[in-house]
Amino acid sequence: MKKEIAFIFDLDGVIVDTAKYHYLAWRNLANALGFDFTEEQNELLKGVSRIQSLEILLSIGKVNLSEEKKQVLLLQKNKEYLEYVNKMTSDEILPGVNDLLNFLEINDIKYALGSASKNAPLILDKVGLLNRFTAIVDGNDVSKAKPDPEVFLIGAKKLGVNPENCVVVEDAIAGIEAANAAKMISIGIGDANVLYEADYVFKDMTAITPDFLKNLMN
Ligand code: B16
Ligand code: MG
Repeated sequence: MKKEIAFIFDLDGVIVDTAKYHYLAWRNLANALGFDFTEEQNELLKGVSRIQSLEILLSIGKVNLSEEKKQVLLLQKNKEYLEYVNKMTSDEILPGVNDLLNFLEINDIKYALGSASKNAPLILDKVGLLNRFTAIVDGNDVSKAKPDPEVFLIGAKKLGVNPENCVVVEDAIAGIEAANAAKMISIGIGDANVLYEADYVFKDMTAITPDFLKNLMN
């Protein structure tokens, strides 16, 4: 018999690669503050909220700032980031995403977005996916960032599906921990050595096969 399952997708690193735009904007900010910020260091910001990202960046540069100044810099960074986002098109949807969403729709499996980004609805709109998601939970809806399970628990509630029947697709360690804390099935996208806490790991979205999905449903 078919189980009622639902999917909750992370955005950055799963549906699109916005990390490269976050990186350019954070690097500019670091340079303006007088220090360098490498792509390797940018890995630390993946899946992390905007304010936490700034705190990590400032600790890398050993810079101390007032709360007022931090707010100014957050606005400045987001303004620059949105210049990249506004140029995004459906060409930036990561390989395998459309096939997976089509499979879910054909099989009447609902899916939601569970992202730390406050810009998530705009990004989905830019790439033409906004209307395909049954529910969207983003950085504006949560008070506790991943690895807290809040974002995914709200997603399950909006979908009307029990957490244990939800499958989370995530690229960040904190996101996998959040899914596990919510008692959901976790799928990591990326390196199995990094995402070893996930129930399943695939190198990218094209590696999730229909056979694997059918097994999850049975
Ligand atoms: P924003 P996700 C996260 O998206 C990004 O991975 C992370 O790098 C970013 O700081 C965070 O969104 C907040 O984004 O500045 O747009 O609110 O992976 O949770 O979809
Ligand atoms: Mg992510």
